Amino acid sequence: MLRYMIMAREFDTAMLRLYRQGKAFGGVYSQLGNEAVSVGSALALDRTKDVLFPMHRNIGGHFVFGQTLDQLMLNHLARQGSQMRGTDGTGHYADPALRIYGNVSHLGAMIPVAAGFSLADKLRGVTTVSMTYIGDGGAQVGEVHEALNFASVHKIPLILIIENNQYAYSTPNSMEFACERLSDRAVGYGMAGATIDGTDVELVYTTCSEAVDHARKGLGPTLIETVTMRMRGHAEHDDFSYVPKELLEEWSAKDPVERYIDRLIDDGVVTREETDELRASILNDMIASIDRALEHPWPAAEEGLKNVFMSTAGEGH
Ligand SMILES: Cc1ncc(C[n+]2csc(CCOP(=O)(O)OP(=O)(O)O)c2C)c(N)n1
Ligand SMILES: [Mg+2]
Repeated sequence: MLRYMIMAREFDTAMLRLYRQGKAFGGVYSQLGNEAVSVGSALALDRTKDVLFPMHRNIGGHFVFGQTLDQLMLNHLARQGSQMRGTDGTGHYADPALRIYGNVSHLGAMIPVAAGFSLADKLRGVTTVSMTYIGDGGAQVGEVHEALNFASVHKIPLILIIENNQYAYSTPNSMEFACERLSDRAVGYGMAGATIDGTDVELVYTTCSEAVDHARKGLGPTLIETVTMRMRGHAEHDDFSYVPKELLEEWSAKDPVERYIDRLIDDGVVTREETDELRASILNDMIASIDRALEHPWPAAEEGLKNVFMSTAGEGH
């Protein structure tokens, strides 16, 4: 659990540096503060049976589901040899062999897709739990409500994590919804729901494990709201000056990675030297992977015209 969290953290901070060095382009969406959610939730699944539909702040889940560091680096640096052939700089890829179906950018649209995946398998007599994510802003899109209602009526094994990181771009929670907790909506859909501290990885893991058990028993979907703070701007081009400094200070004291390291040391599970060593070895892997990725050339311009539409013969145009 700790290894994946540190991998997520170091990958993220590497991307922030690469963006400032002009080596990463487009949107660099930091997931600082969301590591416990992405790692704890994905670890609750069985990656040989279930499916993961990650969103833009879930790098930890890609690692948990077995995606290689080199592939993720190539994808994020948009180089030739990446799964998106260098045409994308984030996580818009699917890797069916690893059971990862990377994000649909149109917020809300991925929830019916994830529900549909599990429904198709259910019709074949197979129980496949699908786990997907949406932000506090995205959760207000109509398709989210339709998908949850449909999933509950048909007892589809779907788990939706609403990552409430307080903001959707510059819009705060107070301008997004009027209910107290986003999981209160679960009652209206007739499904299980919970709101939890999204900085506590073990709590995320146990809550999601219960949701997985519930889904496997045929009892239907679960809605889980994880409460965190977006510690950076929407993406790195955004200086997030609209976020009160006190809010960031308050949440930095609850940093999920540091907090978990301290807990494991207090419990006598690891020593500070061991966690420092683990971090140093992960950082070395990261640097080596960046060096390898930067040797790959940019994609040819015509790649941008391919795979936009699919002909009925299956050829991309
Ligand atoms: C339907 C739709 N509207 C707008 C956008 C542009 N957009 C992408 S991310 C984002 C903010 C999302 O905020 P939230 O759902 O809270 O997730 P967060 O980025 O905070 O994790 C917006 C407006 C989009 N991708 N899809
Ligand atoms: Mg948000």
